[in-house]
Amino acid sequence: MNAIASYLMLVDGHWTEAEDGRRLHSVNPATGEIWACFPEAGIDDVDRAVKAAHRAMTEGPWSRMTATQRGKLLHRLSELLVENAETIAQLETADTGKLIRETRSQTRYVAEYLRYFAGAADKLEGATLPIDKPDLFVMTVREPIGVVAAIVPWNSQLLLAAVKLGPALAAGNAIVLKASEHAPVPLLEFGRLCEEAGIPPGVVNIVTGLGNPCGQALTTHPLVARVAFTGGLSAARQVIRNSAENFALVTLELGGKSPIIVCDDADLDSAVNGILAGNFGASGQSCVAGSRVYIQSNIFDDVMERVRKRTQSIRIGDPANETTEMGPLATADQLTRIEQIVAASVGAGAVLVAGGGRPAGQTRGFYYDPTILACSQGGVPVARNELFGPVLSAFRFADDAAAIAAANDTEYGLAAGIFTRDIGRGMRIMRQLRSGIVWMNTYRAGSPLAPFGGFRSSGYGRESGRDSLLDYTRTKTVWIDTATKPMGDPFTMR
Ligand code: TXE
Repeated sequence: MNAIASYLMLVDGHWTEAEDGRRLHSVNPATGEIWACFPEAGIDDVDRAVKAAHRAMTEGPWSRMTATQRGKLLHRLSELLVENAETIAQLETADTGKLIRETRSQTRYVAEYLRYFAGAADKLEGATLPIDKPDLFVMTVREPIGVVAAIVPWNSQLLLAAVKLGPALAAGNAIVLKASEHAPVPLLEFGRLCEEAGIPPGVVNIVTGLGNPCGQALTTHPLVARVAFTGGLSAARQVIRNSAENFALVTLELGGKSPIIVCDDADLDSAVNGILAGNFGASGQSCVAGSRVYIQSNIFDDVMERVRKRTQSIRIGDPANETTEMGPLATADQLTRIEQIVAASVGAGAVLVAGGGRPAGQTRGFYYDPTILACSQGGVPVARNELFGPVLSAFRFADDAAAIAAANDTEYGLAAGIFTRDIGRGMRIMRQLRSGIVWMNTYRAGSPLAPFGGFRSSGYGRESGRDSLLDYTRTKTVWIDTATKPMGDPFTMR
């Protein structure tokens, strides 16, 4: 067995252990073996990190920097990320089981998010208002909000951290990032790059620990003014409750049970690739997984056969291997949970078309076969619960109205896919789908320029895009009396 790699967390510019010395470990999902260990932050550690961020914002050099200088630091961070992409990608693959081909390309692309926000730093402008009162000059100033608590899960953690850290720092805030207890290593490595980029100590803190007490202490801390959370429903509910303590502004990026609608005029090669990308990309461990697939009845058998064939040819195995197409699930618990939901769904009448178990001959690691279930009704467990795994549930539909009704029959509202060659038809369907993102004739595309987020149980707020920057600022309205005579009657409002 290889030696276990040991990591520290970043608090106030120092790489530290938890105050009480407690540690957690990370398991490599491809082997099932512990490969790294790191501090388990407690309440006192979180307090130190938040206070350090607050000091950095109010007293440190960060508080005196111009927006252009902040932008330059973010720019340097983006360059460093590209230079170190290979190292980070390998760590992320070991930590999460994600494919090296995806961690490599995603890490490089995360740099584009940082570059986008770097460029936006000095474009955050206030306004002068043509106020409706004589002699008064009124303007708005955009200010940083305060200490940002950013909480991320293990899947796409760098990307999910960058869409929080980028706008937070561009706007002049300081941040405490809480990494996932399952796989924090790439974020810790990212912390080194923040230091190397010259971001002053205390501006970026990275704590590692459990949801409770670490995440709990962070989101209730009185000095935290803004919480950006990505994760599951039950932690999100807790985070909302916690904001009642400190009145922090909250944005939530949660899961989904996203529909993909395949119309009978679709380009079937595109549709099949879209279905595969939506269900088996990242082993289905994606918040935008398109795990409910609606196929028009007259092409159902044809599409299912094509999807089945391609699914059964997916190369499953070591995620560190360049040619692997699907790696393991991130945790042993996830594997067990998916097995249970698939079994319950088959018990409820879903028909197993492919997969449905662990790959033959795979003796270690958390692997699960890409699985297809044909379902005749939307009530089966696999169609209602976010599985976060490679499980596709397929349904027939007769006409567009039926497809839209079925697609909207979910508590979530994150993403949706439509495959059709008829753009008018696609647009009519798009208008009626209840989701924050719609992909037409493609799936699982993202960009720093494009707002990302959902509603209902998929959360609220948007990440990426110009407006997301404003979510990390506060408006101050400034009134100046320019009259030559003194201010008038103090007992009537002006
Ligand atoms: O998420 P958790 P997990 C969904 C997906 C997955 C399920 C659980 O269905 O199977 O959630 O995944 C921190 N206060 N998604 O366990 O528990 C926690 O420590 C503050 C969808 O990874 O929500 C971690 O850092 N923080 C999703 C982060 O929240 C708390 C991505 C996420 O953990 C906390 C991930 C608390 N009380 C999971 N409790 C997506 N949108 O992609 C936990 N945390």
